[in-house]
Amino acid sequence: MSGQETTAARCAVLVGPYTSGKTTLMEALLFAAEAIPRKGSVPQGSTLGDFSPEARRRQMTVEPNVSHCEYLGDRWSFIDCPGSVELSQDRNSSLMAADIAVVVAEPEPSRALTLAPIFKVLDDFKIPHILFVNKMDKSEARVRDLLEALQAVSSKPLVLRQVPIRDGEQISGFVDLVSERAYRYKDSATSDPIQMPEGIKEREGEARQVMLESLADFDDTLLEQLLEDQIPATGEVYGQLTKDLREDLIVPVLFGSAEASNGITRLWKALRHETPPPETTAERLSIPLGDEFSASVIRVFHQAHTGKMTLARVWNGGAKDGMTIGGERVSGLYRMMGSDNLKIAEAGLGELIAFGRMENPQTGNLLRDGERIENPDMASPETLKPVFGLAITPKNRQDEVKLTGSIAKLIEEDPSLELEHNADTHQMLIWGQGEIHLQLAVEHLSSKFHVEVETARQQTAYKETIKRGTKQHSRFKRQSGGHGQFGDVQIEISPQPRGKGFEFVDKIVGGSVPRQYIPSVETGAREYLQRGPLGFPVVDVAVTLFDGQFHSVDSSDMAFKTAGRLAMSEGMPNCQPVLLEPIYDVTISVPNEFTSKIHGLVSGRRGQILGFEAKPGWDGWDNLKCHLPQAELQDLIIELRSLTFGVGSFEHSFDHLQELTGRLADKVIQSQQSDDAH
Ligand SMILES: Nc1nc2c(ncn2[C@@H]2O[C@H](COP(=O)(O)OP(=O)(O)O)[C@@H](O)[C@H]2O)c(=O)[nH]1
Ligand SMILES: [Mg+2]
Repeated sequence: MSGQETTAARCAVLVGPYTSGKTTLMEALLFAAEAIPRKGSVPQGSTLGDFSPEARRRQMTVEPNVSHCEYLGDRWSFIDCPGSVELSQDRNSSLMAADIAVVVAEPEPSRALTLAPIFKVLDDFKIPHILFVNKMDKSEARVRDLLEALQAVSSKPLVLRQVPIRDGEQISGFVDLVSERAYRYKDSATSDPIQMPEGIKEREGEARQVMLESLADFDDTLLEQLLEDQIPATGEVYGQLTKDLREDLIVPVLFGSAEASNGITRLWKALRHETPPPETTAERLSIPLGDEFSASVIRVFHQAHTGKMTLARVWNGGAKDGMTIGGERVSGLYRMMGSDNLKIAEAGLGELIAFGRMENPQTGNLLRDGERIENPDMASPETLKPVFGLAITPKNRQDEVKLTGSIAKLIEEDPSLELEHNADTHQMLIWGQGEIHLQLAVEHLSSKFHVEVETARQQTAYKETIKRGTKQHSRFKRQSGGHGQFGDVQIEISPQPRGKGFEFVDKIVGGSVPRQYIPSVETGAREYLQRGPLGFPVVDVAVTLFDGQFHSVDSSDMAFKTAGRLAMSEGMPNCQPVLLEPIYDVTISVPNEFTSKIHGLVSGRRGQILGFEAKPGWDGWDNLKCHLPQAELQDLIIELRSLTFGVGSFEHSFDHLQELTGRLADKVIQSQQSDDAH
């Protein structure tokens, strides 16, 4: 099998933890394919990808980088994904374009765990993937230790395809275990073939045997050959490797250095010969192909100058500039190449293209002949739930509407962002996957949409209630000029069970308060409850109106409403008001080696552990259920990630309100009252 079986363009997606070298690797691959005139560098800010000011400033990929090239007559697209866990949504969406994923790893056994969530997504969508162990130019670990650590987080067998040749501490080349040819690395160029060094032959033989045995697990003929000590033909071994990779049964492991362009030709060859064609990928993703044109939307980009660009992969037929999709005319068909959009007239099977200035398409849509399907029945990643939120306000009050519209565009780009208008605190909240994620959103609001904003901590949605009841007699009476106002009520205020809410009971007999005024008393009481004696909304209180007086001329709706409100404000302080804080139901997911640490984290945050269980579908992970106060949830993700190499995560939902007393409560009440003073 070889790249020649298809003429369609193929797509490789580079994934891996932050700083493992994906952006540098894309640069090396493009340079080797002569698609860029010189190889850029991340520290120098000269790479094709990461061109935005936000990316350059941080030396960090903040949006998927798209590129294209031709290698030995085959057409390729690449997407270099952000590595930060906070930008995982972009990685997951980008993977929906992948015929193959290249997982870029650090040569550091202790960091292997950071690959676990990535392997999980690849497994979920059965995406064929190659593991490229990068930075071998400065690796100190033994390949065997590294492989063992990586295997511990991969559900698929890792199949090492190279052994390193060492020159003292340095790795100076490698032996390819299929061809059994040896190579010496050359700086920024294809390695030179060399004689296999004597000293390595034994290790090479052993490693080759291990590789063949892994493959024999999936092929009886090969197994028989091995049992009979026959040496399988090189072509057969390549064939088996390709088949197993395409079926996502094994993960081939290659290594090198993106920085020094070592191991790049070997990686290119593997991509060329082993990557499945787009037809296979379309089938794997169950893409409902149309008769002619079908393309799935991978992501949308709102660019400052060009407006909205819709990145899509063509799975069938051809796209043309000027075609109509779902009633919208395509105005401009492009190939994205770093910061450039190169105009093209048409595109065919497998190509990763961008449609210019279309309003409607959203990530995950399927674009077909004349129609746009919003929720096609095909594989698609879930939208990540938010774990970190901040209050957001425009610096210029006139920008409020523009802010909402601009955030909607950011959400179109990255649906793991959310906007909430909080009904309790009246704050506008922006939610996402962490501090950096929200910082980037704030910067993009400025650079893409010219909206400047400020962020602040979320307010906790404290409430209050009462511990005991009271009877209250209050009278509202005004005599001023013409006719006055008169309302007199006797109410009983009493606590209700938690969660029961507000209740108003009418026990008036004999018309001491005329029928038509009774609802006004209730309205007055309700108005008062928006802000109780401690300064917070009041919940779980019952008010019974049992007596009162009226005046035939001076009584009115207004007077009884005011009387109701007055009775509450005079009575409530005598009811032993108490602060209530929102408690959330939280499920924390971590590899089980961290479970005991998480117990400490939860109790340190006034939480209550409810129990834990194995996380379904995640080998070696636990789900820890607990109750945590909302106030302790705000920066939970930061501590959780720092305890777990960044892989821990959680989901949360409001559960109940709980009394808060003592010093913490005093502090909350004090700060609310000092806010009021301002
Ligand atoms: N020594 C060494 N450094 C590398 C290699 N590849 C990338 N780097 C450096 O590692 C840092 C992160 O690289 P980058 O490509 O941005 O990683 P990404 O976050 O995975 O895209 C940069 O400073 C690179 O110059 C490599 O093969 N060897
Ligand atoms: Mg990068």
